[in-house]
Amino acid sequence: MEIAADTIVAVATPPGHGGVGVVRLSGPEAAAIGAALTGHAKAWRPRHVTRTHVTAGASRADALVTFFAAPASYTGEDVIEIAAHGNPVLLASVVDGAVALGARLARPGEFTLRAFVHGKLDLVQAEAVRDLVDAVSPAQVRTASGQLGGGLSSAIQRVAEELRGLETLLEASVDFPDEGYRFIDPQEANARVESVGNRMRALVAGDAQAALVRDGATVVVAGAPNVGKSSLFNALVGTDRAIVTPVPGTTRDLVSERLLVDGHLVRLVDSAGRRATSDVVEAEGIRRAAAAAESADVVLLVLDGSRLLDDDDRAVIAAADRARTVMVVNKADLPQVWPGDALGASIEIAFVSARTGDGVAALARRLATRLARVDTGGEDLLVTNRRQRSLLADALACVDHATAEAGARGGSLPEEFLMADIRGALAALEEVTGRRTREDVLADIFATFCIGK
Ligand SMILES: Nc1nc2c(ncn2[C@@H]2O[C@H](COP(=O)(O)OP(=O)(O)OP(=O)(O)O)[C@@H](O)[C@H]2O)c(=O)[nH]1
Ligand SMILES: [Mg+2]
Repeated sequence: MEIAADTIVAVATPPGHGGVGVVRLSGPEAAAIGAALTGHAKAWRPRHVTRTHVTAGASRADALVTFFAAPASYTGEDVIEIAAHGNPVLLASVVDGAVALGARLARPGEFTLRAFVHGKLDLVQAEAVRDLVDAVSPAQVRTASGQLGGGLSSAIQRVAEELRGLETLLEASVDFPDEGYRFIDPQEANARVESVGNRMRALVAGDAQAALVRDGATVVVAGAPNVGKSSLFNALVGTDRAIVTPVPGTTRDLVSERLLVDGHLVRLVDSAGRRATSDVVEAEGIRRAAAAAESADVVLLVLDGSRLLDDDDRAVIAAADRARTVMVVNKADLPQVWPGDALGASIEIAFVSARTGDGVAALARRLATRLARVDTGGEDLLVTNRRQRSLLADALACVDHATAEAGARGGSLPEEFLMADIRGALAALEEVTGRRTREDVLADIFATFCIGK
């Protein structure tokens, strides 16, 4: 991909007021524009910080300038970073000054795009940069950092290299049929393709794990009407998000919010109270509640401790998958009539008052412990990105196709057929790493970055 040889500029720190703000320049004129903005006369020393002043409109401000000489910089070009007091007006004036001196405003992700074009990182790592910036949970930070480190990229590259090597040998066998021997025995070529397939299968495994890191765990608040599900939902979310009334059957739609529970990303879902009803609207709400509980990672099954279990409670309890359920006995502020051991010992029980907040923090901790059980480990080579997953699945499908065909023909495929599948797999793999990715696709990917990254 060609990129313009111009110099780009942007504020690299988040919008708003802060301790420090950074303006970043990249391109052939970065050093000269940096010098003109600061009046710094000497040549910049690479990877050194220079204490100076920067022109910001009509005034001058304190600045620390760091220079990175091409190619040893983030973008692979000359880069100047000007750190100043974190004021948006001041930083905007510095950017305006740079533009007046010939720089161009950077588009979203353009610094990272340049890093990609200059081979500083591949597309998997570039997407990891964006995911790291956007991460909201420790698991997302761990996964994105791992991907940025290049472990996943090299695992994909090793697979691609193996396929490329096979392709070369097969091509030679086809091109020189008169030599009287094959450069690789078709039987062996198929065996090697099959083993590459198994390594690729490991890469696309962990779909549930990937979804958990990317989207968070789904936790559904379920139970009979009026037990305080919406009140508990609000207490956990920390705002008055769901409607609470004394009328049983208040909640109809699923109401969901994303939040961090002790560092675990959670999509918390409030749902309709489950009971027999002739109201069609309520019945639809109850159908949705049941479906949500069915597919949840964890269900908080709420009971009302101030009254005896009724048939609605018993029906909800009977339908619960105990392994995924935490029982929550609510309304602990009222006199308790509920026999605490009525459910047997095989289920976790938490006592809370959604009204006073008693026990809610302890419930959150308990929930976090459960989620830790669901979502730890094996994040090193986890592919969380949907684009990458679907391309890896395409590559695997090609390789599996070859293996299945070979199996049907007694262990090997004619070279031409095998080569077609290998090439299909390679095309998909090279699109994952960006070695062979269409420019409009690249543009779409980098457009999802923030400006200044
Ligand atoms: N005393 C007391 N009342 C509570 C508590 N939690 C909820 N309530 C009350 O119980 C009633 C029902 O609360 P909701 O949160 O709407 O209950 P729900 O389970 O969402 O009800 P539906 O949406 O109708 O199924 C309201 O009057 C709440 O104020 C609690 O911990 N203590
Ligand atoms: Mg409700």
